[in-house]
Amino acid sequence: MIINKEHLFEDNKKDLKSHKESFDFLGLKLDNEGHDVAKIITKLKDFQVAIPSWALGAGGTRFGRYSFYGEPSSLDQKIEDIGIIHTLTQTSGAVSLHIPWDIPEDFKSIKELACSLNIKFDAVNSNTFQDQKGAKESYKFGSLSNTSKAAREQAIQHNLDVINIGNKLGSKSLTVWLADGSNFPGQSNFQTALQHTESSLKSIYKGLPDDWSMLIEYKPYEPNFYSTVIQDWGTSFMLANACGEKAYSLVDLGHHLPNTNIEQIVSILMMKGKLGGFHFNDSKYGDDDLTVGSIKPYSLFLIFNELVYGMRNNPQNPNLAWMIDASHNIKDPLEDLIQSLESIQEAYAKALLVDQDALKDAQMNHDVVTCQEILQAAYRTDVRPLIEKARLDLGGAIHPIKAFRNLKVRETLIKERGKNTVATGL
Ligand code: LRH
Ligand code: MN
Ligand code: MN
Repeated sequence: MIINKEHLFEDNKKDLKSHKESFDFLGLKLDNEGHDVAKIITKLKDFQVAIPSWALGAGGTRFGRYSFYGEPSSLDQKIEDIGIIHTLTQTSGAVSLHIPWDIPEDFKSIKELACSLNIKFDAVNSNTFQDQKGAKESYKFGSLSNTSKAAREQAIQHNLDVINIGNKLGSKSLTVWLADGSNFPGQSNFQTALQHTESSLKSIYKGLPDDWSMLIEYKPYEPNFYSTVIQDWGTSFMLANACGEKAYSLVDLGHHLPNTNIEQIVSILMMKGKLGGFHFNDSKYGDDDLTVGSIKPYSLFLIFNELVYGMRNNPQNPNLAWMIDASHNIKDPLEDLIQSLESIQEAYAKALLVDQDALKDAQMNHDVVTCQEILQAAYRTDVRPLIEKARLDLGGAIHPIKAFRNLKVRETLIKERGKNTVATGL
């Protein structure tokens, strides 16, 4: 273990006084306003977000990758990296595997490793958007929607195999994201493509264990640029309903056209009990997969406001599978994930401060100004001392990025793993 709680205990010492002062100040203020600070902190401690196995190396665009040395080169090392983030933040107690990118070689030892780091196996992701080595059928013209029965069957079987792998690890959900669509008008029949997709998903659903859920992710475009079969939440919702009660929609923040009201989508899906999973990232233009909260933090807060409302008022909706789906080119991936986790916690904490009863009253009185004041009062609160406290109580770092640097984590990884890199240019 590169870092442990003892290291953090030492490193936290110099920030303890100023943390305590700001926490006491904020705690008193929130207390006076009638908030249950202890309850908020418990909620923050319980909020765990999965890290995808593909986000630990330097990501990038199709134009180039710029490596950080000391990147993980095996699934074991990826899980160890998640362990580092989790030790620092106490917020990333889960990993989400992409199959076949990260098939465990030895299930027993990978489970033991994850368990020793307090990491659970969250949703497993299937991959029918690339042709796999030695595969008989190509996905060039689609997978679950392909007009070729053999290609559809291969894609169905892959999803069943992924369920099987997840089952051995203790996962409880399968995420399906399809690249299926068309690049040019006339290339594909919309109705046939959707019908094939629905019946393929139903075949996968039949193989889903009773205590599992199937999460259907949508995305409007890319890699196809004319049409995408599961293009939006409506299509995903329709398919989830067609499959059955264990099937849900999955919202990825980057998978919307610019200016889409994502918080409204979240709200309606939860009302219908059909929001099963969530991928965090941020974007300026498209599916940019930027650090969470780096571009539109107020939108993230408004989304969390609906999530909190739904978690309180919609018992018909299941617990969500949370995951970060961000990666890019120029930051240390571990620091980037830490920043994302902090933004998520910040938005969540702020949403927990929204006075829902007062908001309801103001809505009933059509007092639009007060409605806005209530939301913005919560948003403008600097909640970082609450997050620090949650982390500190669990043995994490007061300032995870600072600790990561003070404790020379990247330097140690480079020493241990050498200048090995998974990023290989174009
Ligand atoms: C699609 C997507 C999906 C994952 C990941 C690799 O854009 O966000 O959630 O499969 O990329
Ligand atoms: Mn995603
Ligand atoms: Mn995406």
